[in-house]
Amino acid sequence: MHRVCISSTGLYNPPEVITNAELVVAFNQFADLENAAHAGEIAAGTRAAVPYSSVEFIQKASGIQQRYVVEKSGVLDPTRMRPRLRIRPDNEVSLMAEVSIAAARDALARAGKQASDVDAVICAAANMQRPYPALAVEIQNGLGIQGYGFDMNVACSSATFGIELAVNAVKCGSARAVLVVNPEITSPHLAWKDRDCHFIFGDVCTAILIERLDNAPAGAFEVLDTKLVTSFSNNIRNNAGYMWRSEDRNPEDRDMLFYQEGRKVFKEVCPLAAEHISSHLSKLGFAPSDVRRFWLHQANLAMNQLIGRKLLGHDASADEAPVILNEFANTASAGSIIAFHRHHDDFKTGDVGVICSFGAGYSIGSAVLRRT
Ligand code: CO8
Repeated sequence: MHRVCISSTGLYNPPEVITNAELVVAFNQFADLENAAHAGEIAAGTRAAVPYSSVEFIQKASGIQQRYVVEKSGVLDPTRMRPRLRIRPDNEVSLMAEVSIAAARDALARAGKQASDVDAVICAAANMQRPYPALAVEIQNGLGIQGYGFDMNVACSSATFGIELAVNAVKCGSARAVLVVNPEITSPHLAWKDRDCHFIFGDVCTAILIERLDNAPAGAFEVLDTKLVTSFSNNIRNNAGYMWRSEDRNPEDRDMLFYQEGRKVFKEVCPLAAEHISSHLSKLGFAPSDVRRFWLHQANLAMNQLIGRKLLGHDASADEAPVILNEFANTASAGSIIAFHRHHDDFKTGDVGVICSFGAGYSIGSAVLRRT
């Protein structure tokens, strides 16, 4: 068995930003258009008016201030309310592969590694833009990596579940190094017309280079252990899938996009995540107070504050549990990886940190790391 580490991470940021103010202007224009189009039914009481969204609500309920997206004009067009994505021909690199290759190159460069040092690619994300060929194989080809690639989806826990698979492959010697990429292009599957969730998600891509510790650059983060758990819940769901055509579905059906019971998710997932982290640490002989930093999933600021309090007995500082969702919004499985990417340089040899994701499924994944 080999000792395994995270050698580096990489980040691809889409070029366009939507602020809460821009988002709310577009949403409220959409509400006006809808309400004018259905004025008769609304007056007759047979249809509810679309209520306005507000910057104050979004900021207070979530902590989100802006989000990056791959295309903003379509999202902000009140007659459209979804990004405008070009159909790419089969001989052109696909969007998810393009952003993954950029993030992966960033990770490789930071570790001083080449494609020839890597034996596998895992594309782990909450959505895949097509069923096959696997995105991972296209990414592998784009990077010039020998070996194999496959796709996997565990919603917001895709990255941590991917880390566990990569760690096991390297630990047992079937790969020297594995790239886990998380192309979270969330904007096409967000219901931008639903004020309860229109502010939640942003687009991004992260990459994680996992390799044998004896091949890694100085200062790599040894993966001491990983722990995964799932528990079925319908509280975060999306029913879009390849059967839609045979079900004679309308692609505009509300359940063909992300929907959730946000309050229930909040109440149920926080205790699960806190218990998951503390039992994982205890298995390794650590207490939460031994941990230098928690790189938590980035869905909601209050959620992370509550988990921090449950673990530490006090409000976690930005140093103990860094926040990136104000800038990126919820980027599904990439959130905890961005937090790690942005906030690990100050770790000293021997410092311990925990990456933890939680989300749809429910699914929770943690990785306990120690700086070498
Ligand atoms: N503007 C103004 N008012 C609003 C708005 C708005 N935009 N939205 C709702 N309101 C109103 C509501 O109608 C409600 O009014 P009333 O009290 O009159 O009924 C009031 O404000 C309060 O609404 P909520 O109870 O919904 O507000 P909350 O305080 O609960 O905040 C949140 C809503 C922010 C959604 C919160 O519940 C939350 O963050 N929950 C956790 C959700 C979460 O983390 N989910 C994880 C999902 S991500 C995941 O797992 C991956 C999924 C797959 C990836 C997807 C990629 C796209």
